[in-house]
Amino acid sequence: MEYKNLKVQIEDGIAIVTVCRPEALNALNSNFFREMDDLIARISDDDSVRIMILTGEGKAFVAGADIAEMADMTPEQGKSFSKMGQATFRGFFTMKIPVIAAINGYALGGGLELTLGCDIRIASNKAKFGQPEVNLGMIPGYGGTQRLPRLIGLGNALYLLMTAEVIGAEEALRMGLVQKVVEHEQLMEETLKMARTILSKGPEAIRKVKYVTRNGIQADFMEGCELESEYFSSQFKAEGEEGMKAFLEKRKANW
Ligand code: DAK
Repeated sequence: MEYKNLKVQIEDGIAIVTVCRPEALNALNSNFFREMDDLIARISDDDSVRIMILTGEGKAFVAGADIAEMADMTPEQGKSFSKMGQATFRGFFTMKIPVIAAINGYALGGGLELTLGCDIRIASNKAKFGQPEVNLGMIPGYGGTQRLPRLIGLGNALYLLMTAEVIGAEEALRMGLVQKVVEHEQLMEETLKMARTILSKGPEAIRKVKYVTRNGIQADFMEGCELESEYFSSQFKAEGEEGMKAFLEKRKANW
């Protein structure tokens, strides 16, 4: 499939995916979701890709769902548009590899929801964040009402969802919405540095951390602990054996 809304560059195990529709500030339309579903399937089948970075072209990361496409929808069409987006963003969760959002500018509405589907968020100091759906008489439709309170707590989430306030990167960092803020010009370099740090760890351990943490937070606490024990124990006489031996022998692990 040829992509119109995405640019993909794969190098040294890292896929950099750029949302590319700058004339509409990278607003998400149905075409984007079709392309992203295709890309997630492709990358999931390609063992050479070990981490994915998502970013936006131009001054926006993603300024939201495409308002022009949504404006005339019926409730039924709205529901399938919402389900389509939710399914795509769940795709980042089911991917075994880490997904990092490198937020270069506006991450509003569906754009913020896109970052919430990712595993880690790193932001340019020029990035701006908000859930402005209520300005349009709408509410988020791509998981925002569910993921935002799980990430930043109920009070912060309801504050952003109800006031539609657009906040800067430092405020987003304070709320825990992003994990790191860097100089705008350094965004990709710093994101690649983070990606390479993750790539230097036990590959199976990274996959299991993602699986156990992400599934555990959705489960009952004791079920989550059970899952943790199961995956923890599976690292013995496996990758963990080499990692622990390497530590004791004061050498680098040979994964
Ligand atoms: N959709 C479509 N086009 C957009 C857009 C968007 N979200 N955001 C910007 N654009 C377009 C503008 O219309 C403009 O197009 P032209 O007029 O040049 O043709 C172009 O991008 C440049 O934008 P501006 O001229 O406005 O640029 P500025 O720098 O002056 O302002 C801005 C940047 C980000 C502050 C402003 O563009 C803005 O406020 N944009 C809208 C932001 C917004 O409200 N985003 C949230 C969208 S609502 C659901 C599923 C999902 C959702 C809801 C329900 N269901 C299916 C139930 C999610 C909803 C949203 O994401």
